[in-house]
Amino acid sequence: MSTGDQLTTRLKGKAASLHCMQIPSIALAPVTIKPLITAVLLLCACALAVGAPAKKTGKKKAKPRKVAHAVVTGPIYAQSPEAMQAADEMATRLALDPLWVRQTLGQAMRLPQVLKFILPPPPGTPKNWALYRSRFIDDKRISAGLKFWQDNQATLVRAEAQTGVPAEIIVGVLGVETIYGQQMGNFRVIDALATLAFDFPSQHPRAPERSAFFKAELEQFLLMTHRTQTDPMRLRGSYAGAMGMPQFMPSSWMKYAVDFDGDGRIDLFTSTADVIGSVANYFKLFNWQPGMPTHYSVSFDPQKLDKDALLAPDILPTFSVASFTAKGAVLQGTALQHAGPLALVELQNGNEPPSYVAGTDNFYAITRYNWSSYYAMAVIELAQSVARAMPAR
Ligand SMILES: [Ca+2]
Repeated sequence: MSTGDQLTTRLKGKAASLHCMQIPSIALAPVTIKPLITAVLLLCACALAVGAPAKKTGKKKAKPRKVAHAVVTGPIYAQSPEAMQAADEMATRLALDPLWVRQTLGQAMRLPQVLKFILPPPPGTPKNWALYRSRFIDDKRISAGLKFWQDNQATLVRAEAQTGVPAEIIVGVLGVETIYGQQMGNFRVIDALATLAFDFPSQHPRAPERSAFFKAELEQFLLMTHRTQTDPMRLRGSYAGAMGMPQFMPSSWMKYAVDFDGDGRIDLFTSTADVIGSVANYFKLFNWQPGMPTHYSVSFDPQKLDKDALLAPDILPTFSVASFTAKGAVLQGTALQHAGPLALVELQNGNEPPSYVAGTDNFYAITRYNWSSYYAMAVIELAQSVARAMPAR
């Protein structure tokens, strides 16, 4: 999952704003916050006093989840003047109790490993579609996708009827993101977001912009948990703060998630219907065109080829079929009748020759979920693989 930085970074809905915001309700019971705050602060204080890293063992989660690895924690943000000032500013903007925001944000811990994961690969590291593909298109994921599709067929049909987003694309996204909920991340979301908001690695080429992005996500997270009376210390997700089966960032949850099973709450952790409806809604709002292919195969006419011009707009569909082919791209069959704009998508293969496809508006829509053509192609190929494995529909 790439934002152009790293193929595993999840950043969705960057442009999400507060307008047309829904008030989601997530399926975690309200808790009493104050005793928990006290317990965590005491735990941290003890750990800091002896100079040892605080371990996240002070409380039990409501729902046991497989722990992939121990998370070593750092100091809490109550000790950071910058974080406490940000807490006051957030409280003002969101009209929340400043004490609650301070106490909540103050419990967040700095996670050194998050800072490591967020860094882009070293300069010169070749991208490799074949390698990337092999991580996501395998028998395990295809089998899990088949089961998910069969278990949720009626909901997928309903989502497709309402949004025009095909079942197979939703199945592809959820397979690539979390293997249908098997790998939803084990970082406390508030720790991950606070770490990236206040300690974003300065050596990153776009550190100020990214830090601002994560501050905004942290703010949305606090608003979301406050409105739904959910314990912000309980929610877990990716190292970048993405949550649930579809790995929605907080702003995306607030803006695009829907209650698709009609129980009055939005639950992207356990309600497959809410997950399916929300992913479909996300694509619909990012201009998914019902019935349009995601891409076409493409070859080149060496006599006319102007590859620099074709690659200049990157993955943004820009060229009509006429201008695309005039620059030396060769299309065949139904691609020649395509009505909308196209992009030449280049997928590098390490030291081997790149792969190319002609991406449509729907290819671009998938990259709005995760800003990477490699991600989009993996979603599409997993979708196709699962669709081929499905019995006749
Ligand atoms: Ca629901």
